[in-house]
Formats: sequence, structure tokens, C-alpha cells
Amino acid sequence: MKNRLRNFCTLLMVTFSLLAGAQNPVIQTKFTADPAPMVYKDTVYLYTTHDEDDAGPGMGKFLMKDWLLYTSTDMVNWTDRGVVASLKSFSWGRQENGAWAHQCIERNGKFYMYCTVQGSGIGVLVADSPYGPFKDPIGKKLVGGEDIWSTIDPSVFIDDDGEAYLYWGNPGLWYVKLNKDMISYSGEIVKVPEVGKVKGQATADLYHYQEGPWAYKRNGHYYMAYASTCCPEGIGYAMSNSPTGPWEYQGYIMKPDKRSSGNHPGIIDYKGKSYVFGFNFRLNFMQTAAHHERRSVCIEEFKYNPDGTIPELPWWSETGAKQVGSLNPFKLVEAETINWAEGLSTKKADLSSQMYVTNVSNGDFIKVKGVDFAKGAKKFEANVAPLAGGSIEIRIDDKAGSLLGTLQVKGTGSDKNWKILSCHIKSVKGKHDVYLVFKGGNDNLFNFDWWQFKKAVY
Ligand code: FUB
Repeated sequence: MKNRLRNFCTLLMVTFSLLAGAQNPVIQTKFTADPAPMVYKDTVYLYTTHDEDDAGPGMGKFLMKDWLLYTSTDMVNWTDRGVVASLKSFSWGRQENGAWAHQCIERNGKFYMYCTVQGSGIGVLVADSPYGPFKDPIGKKLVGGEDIWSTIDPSVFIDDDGEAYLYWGNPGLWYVKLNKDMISYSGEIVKVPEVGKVKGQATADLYHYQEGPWAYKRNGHYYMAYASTCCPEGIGYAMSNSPTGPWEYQGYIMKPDKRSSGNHPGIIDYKGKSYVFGFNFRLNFMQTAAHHERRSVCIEEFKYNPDGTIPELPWWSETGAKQVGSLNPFKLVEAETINWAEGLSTKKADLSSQMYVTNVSNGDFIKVKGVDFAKGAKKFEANVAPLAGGSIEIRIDDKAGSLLGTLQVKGTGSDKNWKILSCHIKSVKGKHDVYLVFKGGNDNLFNFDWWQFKKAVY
């Protein structure tokens, strides 16, 4: 994404800078889609699919090879955890393209990720940690019969009685009961006949199910959200008294909008608030007028109605979700923890290595939202591997906001030479947005692993 961003014209840079106050889309360093958020302990694990930068122009020309993970504890600053699985994780499927929608769920301390290998079936991966490594425990597809092209978009749900269900499908919806091991199933695969049924009518196809099911339960109600109507796709949902239906269509969570041909919901409750995730094409259309399948995950907060129904929301806002709490700058913060970033990219060498920020050039920046300096900070510290070298300006509340200090990073030309560097900063207290603005030439200035502030002593 870096080189394309760098080639933007001035107008586009101005537009982008205006967006620096935005929180949607939530990831700017890669194209992400098909959000599958999972709340585990105090953290939101946002698993996403990944549209490659070089997906060619044209509808349906997806180029998708791996699955990504981002985490957050405040819904606005997201830490890039990199690729957690790829088509290579499945020996039995297509290898070059087709890493479509997926979902991860925890059961008894293990993490099960159900993945579409488009054109080959749905597989399952298992890990001991939500970060992976994820491995294929069965060495074959979990589901995918004759109608292989319909076998996409798994959604997994475990009911209070311990029964687990796997749902999937385009343009129909199917489900099967998973066994307790979560890697096999029992009984018949059932096609759900009535998911598009409209309230009070026997049948209807107006707001019909398309793909991307998202099954969950809340306050005794079962929900099936999905990409509805085509095309463009909106997000619709149905409710039921049982995980297997009958489902009654309730309406749109978000109406279709020509700004996004497709859609894929993910819905969670986190720290007492409710959120719907989906995607738009905003970053793609900021780069080019041509439609490439290069999507970007967005989030909106909403409140359930007292009867459990979901209000219809407007199209993805620019402002997105509000921050829950604040970010503690006195603990080590991964450099790839980002509210908004421009120009740079993130990288990890392989599935097990550390993630870092790279391709840093003059004028690139990272914004981190709602950083709480409490009674004060006096020093900034960063772990960097200097290449050409440059500096990090530490500013608050705006990219051109008050300058707290500048960390000089002397070039060494080697990206292996990690160093912890520090600089004193002007006194700062309370909660601010922090902008780390990179200065130097247009070469790779340095790689950047983590930062933190040191408390002022009074
Ligand atoms: O991302 C590829 C496919 O597009 C997904 O599997 C569908 O849900 C749609 O979003």
C-alpha cells in the first residue's frame, strides 16, 4: 500500500490529512475486509481478511491470500498483529487465491478459526492462543460438498447448553451441529429455508439473505445478521427463539449503499457497549476512481432497542466509534498501535516474529488517540533500527500541534541494529492525541518497534 500512497497527488494528501480526525476505516496500513471480532478477556481480537494491494480493477476480482489480526482495548487504537494464517495453512485447498471470510471462537482455552478457502471448502484451524500459530488439525476440509462455490463465509456459535453450530453460505444459508471437539460435526447439514422471511409475511425476497452470516445470542434472543440484498449489499438481520430458526427478518442494520458493493457484518458487545463491524471502499476510492476489491473495515457503535431489535444505522460515519477509556503511555506501546497512520507500513518477517513499523519516510505519521499523561511525562523512549536516519517529532492534538520534543535517529544503514533512544520532552499532562511525525529524507528512515513515555517526578 505504501508506494501507491506515496504517489498520491497533493489534493489527495490534503484529503487524507482532513481524514486524520477520522476513525473509519479503522485500519489504514492494509486493505482489510470481512471483520470477525472476538472478545476474549479484556481485549477485542479483530480478525480480518486481507485484500492485496495489487488486486486488479473490476468487481469480484478478489486477491486474498491470508488472514490478519488486530487487537484493541479501547476500540480506537488498533495494534497490528500481522498474518495469523494463510492459504498455506491448508494443504488441501487452493494456494494462490481465495482466503475469504472466517471467524475465530474460543472453547476451553483453545481457539478455533473457521476459514473459507474459496472454491475448495471451509477448513478449521486450532491454536492455543488467539494470536496463533493456527494449525489444521484434520488435514482436510471440514465442509464443502458438491455445491462448492456456495460453501463460503463460516460463522460459529456456541449456545449456553454447550451445543455448537457452524453456519455458512452464499446465496443460501446452511448450518450443521459441531461436535464438542469443534473440528468435526454430527448429523445432517441443513439448508435454512426461511431466513429471508419478512415479519408478518409468509415469504419475501425483498430483503433477502446473500452471504456473510454472523450468528450470536444476546439476552435470550438468537440473531442472524448477514449481507442482505445485492448489489450493493447492506446489512440485514433476523431473530429467532432458537439457534436453528425459524428466523424472522427484522430489517436493515445498514441499508445498501453504492459506496460498497459488498458487505459482511461482525457484531459484539464490549465494555458495556454494542458495535457493528463491516467495510467500505473509502481508501481504495481515495487512490483511484476504479473499483478494485480493496476494502477497509469500519465500526459503528449502536444501542439495542428494549425489545432486543437493532436500530437502523446510517452508512459508516467518518468518526466511527468513540474511545472506551484511554491509552497508558507509561507502559510499552507497540509502534504498530495506530488510530490513524499515513504513508508507512507494518511488517513481520514470518508468522512467529515481531511486528514493526517500516517504510517510514519524511512526513509520514502515526496518530494514537486519547493518551493519558495523567500528572505529567518528561521523557520519550523508542526502540528503532535506523536505516537512512531522521527524527521523530512528538506532537499533541494535531499533526502540526504543539511540539513536545524531537527524537534524533542517526542513520546506520542497517535494519538489524535495534536501539533504544530517548529524548526529553516539554511538560505535558492529562489526555491528548499523540502524533509521531517522521522527518528526514524520502528513503527508509528507520524501522520502529515500540515507544513509551517516562513519568515526571514531582
Ligand atoms: O471477501 C470475500 C468475500 O466477499 C467474503 O467471503 C464475502 O462475505 C464477501 O464479503
